[in-house]
Amino acid sequence: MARANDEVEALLREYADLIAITGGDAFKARAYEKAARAVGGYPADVSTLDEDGLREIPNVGRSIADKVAEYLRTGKMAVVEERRARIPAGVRELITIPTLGPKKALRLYEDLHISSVNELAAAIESDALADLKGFGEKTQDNIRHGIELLQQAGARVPLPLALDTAEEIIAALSGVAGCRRCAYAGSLRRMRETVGDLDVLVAAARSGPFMEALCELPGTAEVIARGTKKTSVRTGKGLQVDLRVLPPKSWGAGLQYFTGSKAHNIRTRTIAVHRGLKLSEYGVFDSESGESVASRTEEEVYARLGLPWIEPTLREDRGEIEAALRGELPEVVTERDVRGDLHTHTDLTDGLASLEAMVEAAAGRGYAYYAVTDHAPDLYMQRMTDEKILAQRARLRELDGRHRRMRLLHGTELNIGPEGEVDWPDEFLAGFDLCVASLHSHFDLGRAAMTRRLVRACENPYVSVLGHPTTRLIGRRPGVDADWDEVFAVCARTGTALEVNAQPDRLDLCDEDILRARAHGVRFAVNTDAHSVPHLAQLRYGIGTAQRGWLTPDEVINTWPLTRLRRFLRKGGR
Ligand code: DGT
Ligand code: CA
Ligand code: CA
Ligand code: ZN
Repeated sequence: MARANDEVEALLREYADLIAITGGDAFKARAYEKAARAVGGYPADVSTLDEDGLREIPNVGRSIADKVAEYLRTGKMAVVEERRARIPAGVRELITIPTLGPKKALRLYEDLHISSVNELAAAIESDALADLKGFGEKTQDNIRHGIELLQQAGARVPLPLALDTAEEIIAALSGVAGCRRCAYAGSLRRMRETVGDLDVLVAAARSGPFMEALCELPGTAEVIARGTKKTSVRTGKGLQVDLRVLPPKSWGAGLQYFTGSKAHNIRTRTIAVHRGLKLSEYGVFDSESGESVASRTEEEVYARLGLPWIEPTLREDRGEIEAALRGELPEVVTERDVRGDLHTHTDLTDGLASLEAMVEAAAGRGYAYYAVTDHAPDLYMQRMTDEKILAQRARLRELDGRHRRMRLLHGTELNIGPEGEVDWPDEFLAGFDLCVASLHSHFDLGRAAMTRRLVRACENPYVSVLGHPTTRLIGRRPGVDADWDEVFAVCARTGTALEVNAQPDRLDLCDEDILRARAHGVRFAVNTDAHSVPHLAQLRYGIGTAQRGWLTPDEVINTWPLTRLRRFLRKGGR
């Protein structure tokens, strides 16, 4: 969809919120809300429409069309600017609490000057609402519950948005005079599947210029708090960024502390205490003399605690401390270990790029092999036929000869039917180098039937990889219900690899499922499921997830040399 539509949608939505929160006409607010949705979903790019064209959009009348035209002409909507000026941005946050309506939000602002969710939470905590009419115990409980919901659900952002924002901020801050080090820490460095807020660290003698630079960045929409040690802002996309400036000699300790996780830090701090030391974001200190004994690098900090350096993706207190103490930390798989992608699409089905373009891009990534796995016929809307896939195979074999270093594998992504059956008969499947099989329908069969279905698919001698095994979509759809221990055991027995699908809204299997599966001795394939050239680079999210699941290269089939991979794909027979 065109960007202008998104911008106009956001602006109209904001205007609706502003009307509501300033106690304006509820009917008018709803009209703008509806118009916002209509513009967002309108197929034509609004920036190409004149006023008449704009008025053809459903729910857009003359007055709204005028305002949209004004925005497209000047980059502003005067009415929105006016209302914005009347209220601090933080107030709009209040009405995002699911249990708090605009009327009550307005009261909180006018009577108690509360202008953010955090301030409201603090006010409830300190019983500051007690005297406010209409905010009795029950209402307060409701609001508290609403804040919890908001914090659990809405507030976390997907990895790519967090990573892109972090990279932009780091590029900007690295250019500020006096910057000795700059990096992101927190859940993003640990590659959690979603990120609550960004934690950016700078090492420099003076903090002022960095705090100022962050506040002035074009992406910064609101300054939440500005100080000398820490400054917090919110970006236009709603992501909070915490910037901390550390003295250069504290870099390692600060990075260790703010990378977390909190649970991991609690363990490292306890270890420090047992050794007569104190661990903080400034360093490791002798408890008695107070003297600093390590702080410059993370390695140094861990070493002082008697530990090797631990990969950030492992720092969740899921056994990494014990493993480190025993000298048994896994050497987790990295992007460099990956020799090829085993699940990708082209425009023969729902991909955006041609076979040639995908293969070219894969070669550019330095892969030793690359599998093309377009959808099979049972996914009807993809209109796959025997002829089409065979023609693709012929073309792929031709292309294969052109790449000296990279071998092409011809595969398909089969659909696992409700009984565990797949699209083509064995004779036809035998012609593929590799078959991925995935669930694309019938997600609610119940546990027993779903388990049988998955087990049968894994027992198929031509199915080498189970694609996005649970089919969950982060924040949108839970994974299917099955007896996963049974499925994992069958995967191990039959030599069927479990996919770690790298699409950032899937990350399927997730870290915890990987940990559970690997206990059964299963093999894995970290694949992008790319539907376009840029998707090939999403491998990093899959690798982050694989690391969080403690996977080593030996457990990941697409790090293996091609001969070993081919042996695995034959499932010990065939
Ligand atoms: P998030 O932002 O919810 O995705 O998760 P994190 O892990 O980035 O958490 P955040 O931003 O609250 O804090 C960043 C790191 O700072 C966290 O991973 C560990 C450290 N940290 C924060 N608060 C505490 C604390 O109360 N105790 C300890 N030991 N560490 C903390
Ligand atoms: Ca964070
Ligand atoms: Ca934070
Ligand atoms: Zn796919």
